[in-house]
Amino acid sequence: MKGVVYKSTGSWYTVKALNGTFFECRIKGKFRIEGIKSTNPIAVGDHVVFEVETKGDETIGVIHEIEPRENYIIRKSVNLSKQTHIIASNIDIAFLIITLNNPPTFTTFIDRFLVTAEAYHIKAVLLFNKIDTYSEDELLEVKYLAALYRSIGYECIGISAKTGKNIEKVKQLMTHKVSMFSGHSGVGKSTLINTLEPGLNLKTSEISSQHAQGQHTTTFAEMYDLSFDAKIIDTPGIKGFGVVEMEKEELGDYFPEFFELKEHCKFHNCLHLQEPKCAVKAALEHEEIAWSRYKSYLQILEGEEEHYRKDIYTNE
Ligand SMILES: Nc1nc2c(ncn2[C@@H]2O[C@H](COP(=O)(O)OP(=O)(O)O)[C@@H](O)[C@H]2O)c(=O)[nH]1
Ligand SMILES: [Mg+2]
Ligand SMILES: [Zn+2]
Repeated sequence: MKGVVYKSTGSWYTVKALNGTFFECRIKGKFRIEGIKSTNPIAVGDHVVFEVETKGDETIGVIHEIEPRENYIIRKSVNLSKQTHIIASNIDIAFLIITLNNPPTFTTFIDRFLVTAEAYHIKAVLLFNKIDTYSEDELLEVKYLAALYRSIGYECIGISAKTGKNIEKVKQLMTHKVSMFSGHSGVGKSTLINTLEPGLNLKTSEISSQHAQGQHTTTFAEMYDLSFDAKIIDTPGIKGFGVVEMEKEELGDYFPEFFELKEHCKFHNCLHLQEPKCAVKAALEHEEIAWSRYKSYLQILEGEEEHYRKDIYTNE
């Protein structure tokens, strides 16, 4: 039988078969996935093949195959620094919920999220929430930001989780897909999920103060079906979506508007810093690239990665 992993507790996996039935499954044999050393061979979101075995009055599934992943997000294992833990896989859309103030979401945070999404090959959508509360000036700022990110290719929607404004648009994007929601505490994740699916109470990024003080959370990701044929992956204890390690030369490739210009830089491995005849710097001077984006690029490049890994994207 084929199915999708909805929950994993380490040794048991809850798999939903194509016919809709849930099975508690174990793994058979060793699963080695090329290129990654992970502590867990199977993650929430994985498409697996399993067989049902009945022993007495007990029915269990045995997973013996995993289908290739479209993408996956990881975190570092706490103790074994070389090992990674796969948080979830096969994510269609990562939504970032943004508020201008209360709390503020800075463009550097947005850009880091987008870089991570690019590196993971996950479609990112920006939701500007609480638009029911904004002054005219603030609305102009939202419009500016939305126009900026749209020009780079990202879908942006102004929403109100409270009044329901544009929630239908979000639902449309989510239909037939697997989504994840991220954003600072207080931006309205819980409110939005409740508006999308009243009664569903996810723990998304709900990090209690004890956890924030350095305790490792042992909570696991979990997938939920919504009533309008959409799926959500909840990742309690993980603020953004995991970590990505990359070479310096790679970073510019995850800024789509930089990547597009890269072939016009004199040097093929141009870091867009002080190199002569850099097409990115030229575009920046002609205001074809936003300074905020270039600033984020520099910040990520110049060794704030450590900070980024530890404080912003995980709570470890
Ligand atoms: N006015 C307004 N308030 C909102 C909206 N969305 C969330 N809130 C409020 O913002 C606060 C934080 O929301 P919550 O969903 O708990 O944020 P979370 O920490 O991201 O889960 C709550 O007081 C919500 O009522 C919105 O669209 N408009
Ligand atoms: Mg919440
Ligand atoms: Zn360059």
